Formats: sequence, C-alpha cells, structure tokens
Amino acid sequence: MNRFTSVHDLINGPGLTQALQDARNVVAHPWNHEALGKHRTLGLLFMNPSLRTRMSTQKAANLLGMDTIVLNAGADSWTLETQDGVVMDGGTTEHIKEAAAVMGRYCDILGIRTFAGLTDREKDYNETILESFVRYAGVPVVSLESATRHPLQSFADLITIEEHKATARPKVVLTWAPHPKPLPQAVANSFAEWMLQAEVDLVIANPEGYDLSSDFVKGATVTHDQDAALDGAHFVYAKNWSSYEQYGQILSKDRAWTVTEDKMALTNNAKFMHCLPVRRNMIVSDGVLDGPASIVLDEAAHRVTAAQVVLMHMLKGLA
Ligand code: AN0
Ligand code: CP
Repeated sequence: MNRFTSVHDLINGPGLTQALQDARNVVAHPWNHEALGKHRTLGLLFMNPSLRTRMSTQKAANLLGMDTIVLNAGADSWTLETQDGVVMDGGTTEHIKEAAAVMGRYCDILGIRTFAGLTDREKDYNETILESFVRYAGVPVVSLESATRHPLQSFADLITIEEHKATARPKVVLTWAPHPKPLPQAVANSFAEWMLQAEVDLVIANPEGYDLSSDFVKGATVTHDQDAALDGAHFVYAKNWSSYEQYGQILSKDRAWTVTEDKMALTNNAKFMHCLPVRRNMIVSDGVLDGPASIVLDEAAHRVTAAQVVLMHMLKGLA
C-alpha cells in the first residue's frame, strides 16, 4: 500500500476484511511487528492542530519500531506555497514541491494533516495540498485528515463498531449537531464513505442546506428528520459540519439537534460516538457523553489500532 487517503486504498490493498482481522491481531499482540519498522522513519506534518492524531500515530509507529519526526507547519517550519507557476513575492517562503521532496528524503513514510480552507470548494475538493504531497514526496503518504476525508478516524470508527455491535447488520445514524464555528465536512464524508463499504445500514440526518456531497453519500438514506432517523438506531455518530451547498457557511446552530438523553431514548439502546474534540452541550449533552452509552474513548483508543494496521501494510510494501 503506497498511499492511504481513502477507504479505497485499503480495499485495493489488503481488503477491508483482512484489515479488520489485522486490527484484532494488533490489539491482541501489539508488539508482534516491532521489527518491521526498525531503521524506518515516519514524518508527520501538521498544518492544523491535533491531539489524537498526533499522539496515536506516533504511538502506532513506536509499536512498529519506527522513529518519528513531527513538524508543525508555519510554527516550526517555513510557510508553504501550494500554487504552481506563481511569482513567490508574497507571504510564502518555500514551495510544496521542494518541501515534500525534502521530507521524502528524510522519511520512509509521510503523514500529512491539511484541513479544508472552507472558502474555495473546488480547491478543497480537488485535495490540492494532499495530492501535491503524494506527487512530490516520493514515499508513501498517509492522510492525517485532509480537506475532504479523515480515513484514519473512519477506520478507527469501523473497528469500534465491529467491537461493540450486538447485531450482524447494525443501524448506524450519522447525525449533524450544532457547533459555533464552521467545520469541514471531512469527518462526515469519510465516515459515510466507510460505512457504505461496511456491513451496516447507514442513515444520515442533517438540517436542510447541510446535505453532504453526493460523491460521499450515494447509497445512504438521507433525512432532515433527526428523530425519525434515531428510531431503532444501534449507533449514533454525531458530528458538526458546515454547509457543502453554501460552501463553508453556518446555516444553523439549532440546539434541537444536540444529542441528549431524550434523543438517545428514541434509539435501540444505541452507543454514542464522536471523533473528538467535542463541544459539550452543543454536540452532545453531558449526560450522554458521561453515561454508559458513550464509546468515544474506545474510538479514540482505536486510532492507535487503525494507524498501526495502515503503517504495517505500508512498511511491508517498502523495498
Ligand atoms: C476538526 C474537524 O471537524 O474536521 C477535526 C476533527 C477531528 N474539528 C475541529 O476543528 C473542532
Ligand atoms: N479525532 C481527531 O482526529 O482528533 P485530533 O484532531 O485531536 O487529532
């Protein structure tokens, strides 16, 4: 596997069934592949903040015997130009072509976090920055959340659902919830894309004006009625995203969409999931988050599992 930027890289690589088996194996025997990453270096470039991705990916690399170098773009490094053919007489210091290629000389695998800018939909959905790294780095690239997807998160979400499910084909509800700031669609897009490949029935609930790109949700049931969606649900996955249609805009902060105990009572004893960081009493009530239905910490813990499986397959592919 020489890139991991969407579910398709896993499907076209080891396959989803094998990857889930690998996940169970690395949980049971975390140090079994400690020799695989010996003398190998993982570079992690963060253009945006992170707690989980930063720590879990380093931990996964450590379990595989790898060394890690972390760089925070802008703060620790030069500001990057991403456009081709420009006269660099403005604020940016170094072109992504050189930066990516240089990092590729120091590292065997590169991870990149680059959020959507939320102003230019075409630029975001073309994945300009992530694809530049893939093109110029010369080494395998792992997405640590890009403009349109967060595949390590979605893989961890799937592992968590597999671990907690009590029925063969659970009903999974992805519900929009309010947030004071405009957030990317990446986590929601990616979750939908993965769930549509999994043994689950996916229902997406969001207010009008918040429909996700059809490229990600084709095949899912989409409704604007949250209560109807929650009926009989086994898993409730809450997430805020800004509008795709009116790109990057906040159209609603309606707290009637907050996931509360009353909302959870509509479900079939569902588990509550969120990728974190989460805004308490905006996205989800204290009672739900602190209660027995919440599996957000298992989800966060499986970020290590997901990263370990992905890095393991990449390391196996290195010469
Ligand atoms: C980010 C997002 O919604 O994409 C990262 C989530 C993992 N969240 C925030 O910026 C709060
Ligand atoms: N869920 C997630 O990716 O968290 P961080 O932004 O803290 O890495």
